[in-house]
Amino acid sequence: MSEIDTIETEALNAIECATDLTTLDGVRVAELGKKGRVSGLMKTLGGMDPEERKEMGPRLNALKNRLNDAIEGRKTALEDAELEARLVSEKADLSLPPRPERTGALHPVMQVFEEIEEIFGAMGFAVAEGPDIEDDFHNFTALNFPIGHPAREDHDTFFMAPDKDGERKVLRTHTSPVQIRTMMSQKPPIRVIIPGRVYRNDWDATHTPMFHQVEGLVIDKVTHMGHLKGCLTDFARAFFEVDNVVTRFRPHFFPFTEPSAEMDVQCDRSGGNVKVGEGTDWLEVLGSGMVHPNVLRNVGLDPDEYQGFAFGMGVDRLAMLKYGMPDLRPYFESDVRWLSHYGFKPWLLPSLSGGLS
Ligand code: 2U9
Repeated sequence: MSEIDTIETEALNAIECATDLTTLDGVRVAELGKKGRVSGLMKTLGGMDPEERKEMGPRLNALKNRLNDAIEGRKTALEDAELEARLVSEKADLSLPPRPERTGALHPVMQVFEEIEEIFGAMGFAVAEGPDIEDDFHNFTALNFPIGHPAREDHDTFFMAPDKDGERKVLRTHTSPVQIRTMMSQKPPIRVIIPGRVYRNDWDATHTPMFHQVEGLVIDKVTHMGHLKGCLTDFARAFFEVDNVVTRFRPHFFPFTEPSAEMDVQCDRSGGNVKVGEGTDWLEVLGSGMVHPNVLRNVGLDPDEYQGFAFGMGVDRLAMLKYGMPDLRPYFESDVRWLSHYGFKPWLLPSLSGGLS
């Protein structure tokens, strides 16, 4: 048996016996690498006489090609086997009936919705809902965004194709149109919160084109900023489950409220994560304000008789803050491993007396 035949038999055997990619690469280096056996034989070609080189050159090249092919074939087989093993071990059969030891989990966004509903429910607020596809009047005009006003551009609106009358509906950019619908269909006093999905054409590390809000509205006779501050400070205390929460209200602008303010809670960021109720830093929690007189007039209420306050909060961000989730993207990936880590037991409804979270 020639040396070429011996190398081929041994190398093919080693390739076939390699059970993982690292071992296989070792075989490649030992045979075809710079200091490998086949490369060693290649180097001897230079010292051969022309007749011998003419015979050995093609034989060595053919050997090199056969070994390369065998290595590639084995590599594909090992990669396929590795993928198959992962698919078997990471399989989730969504058609299986529920089993007590394998329950699904409540998404953190749904948990935070339920917590917020529990807190405001205990203060006498009802939950209202409305359509995701809205008309321009309910999403903008009634809320004191005049036609052509630059504040409309801030909302990065998704427009639907025009209907037969040329009207372009929108995917609601906030849940505020539901407050308009509530005020137009109910008489004050009104206390509602509106949890729901909203849509804006924005997509980066901290923004997704669909996100979740809870907004609230109180309309009554003689309603003022003191009511707003007391209500929202009580909310912060209950939501963060800390008795000594300190809040501050910073002036802001929204077209639909006047005056407007953002509410921060005092917190400590020194340990890498945010601790509410201690420290000297501030954490923005929500936006709020007294309902603009124009908005009241737009729904047929007399601002001299009725006033109100409103607020809005981004639920995805609040869930990140409260439950220490560093990244927004996994929220929408439906990865059961993430859900079983961050998810909540679905039957444990948040309650103020029994514990919110
Ligand atoms: C009516 C009148 C007033 C709702 C409000 C905010 C302030 C606010 C943002 C918080 C984070 C939206 O999710 S977010 O980006 N919202 O700051 N929302 S006052 O005011 C209203 C709503 C309806 C009729």
